[in-house]
Amino acid sequence: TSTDPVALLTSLKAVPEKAQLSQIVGLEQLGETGWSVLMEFLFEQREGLMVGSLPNLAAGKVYQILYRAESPACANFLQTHFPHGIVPLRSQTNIDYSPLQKLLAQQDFQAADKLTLEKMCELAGAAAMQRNWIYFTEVEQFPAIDLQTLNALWLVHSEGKFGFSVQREIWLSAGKNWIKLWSKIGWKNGNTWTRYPQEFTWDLTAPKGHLPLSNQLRGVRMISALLAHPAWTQP
Ligand code: UYC
Repeated sequence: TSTDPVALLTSLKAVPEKAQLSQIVGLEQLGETGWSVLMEFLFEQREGLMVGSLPNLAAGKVYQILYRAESPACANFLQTHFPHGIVPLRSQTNIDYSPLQKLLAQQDFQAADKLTLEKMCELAGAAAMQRNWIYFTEVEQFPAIDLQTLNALWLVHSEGKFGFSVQREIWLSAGKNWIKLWSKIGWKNGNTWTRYPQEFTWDLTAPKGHLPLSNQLRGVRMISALLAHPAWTQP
């Protein structure tokens, strides 16, 4: 195989997403040469990082590799061109999602999960922030843009494994059966609820859709409103 950076970049750009993901892994293993190809790849996609409301997962994987590469050139590149990551942090309510972006870039999924719940309380307003949990009626009023931003952040930093839209797909494929959903996403094992926080899996070895969590202590109406939100069927 070639180690010419130009040929490597050309090849990476020519193949479909699945093959891209495996070429990206190979490039990471090349070190400096690979990183320079990955930086060029990401740079050229500045404008096309989102496909509708969904992020480009190959670009997300590249971002994560450059983020964890112990290289001043990579750090400098990200700081210069993607200081807040690759997902536009759009909010209809002026909520700052950059602390969440940072935790997800660090792959600190437990802290990110906690912050996601806090951000949703912020989205619901002062009363929800006070009580520290959200009513399903508040979820129904959430702006689609903010939910799409939260979801895109989870997706892009998990190679498409985590996020509300992933949970929604599994829920739909389970015929909207909650019990089936819980077992598929690892929230329940037989009759036993997974215990918060120590029994949840806080890394990418988790089942698809495992995160972010929605506490079921007060029933399914909150997650039901979340997965039925128009955000997931709007462009
Ligand atoms: N917890 O068991 N959960 C908490 C989950 C349940 C409970 C937080 C998820 C079942 C209590 C999060 C599951 C249950 C607290 C989650 C789960 C239960 C708590 C922190 C699998 C007992 C203390 C955020 C469905 C049988 C707080 C928050 C309290 C917290 C998530 C108990 C994210 C996905 C039915 C006692 N659990 N939760 O909301 O409210 O507090 O007393 O779902």
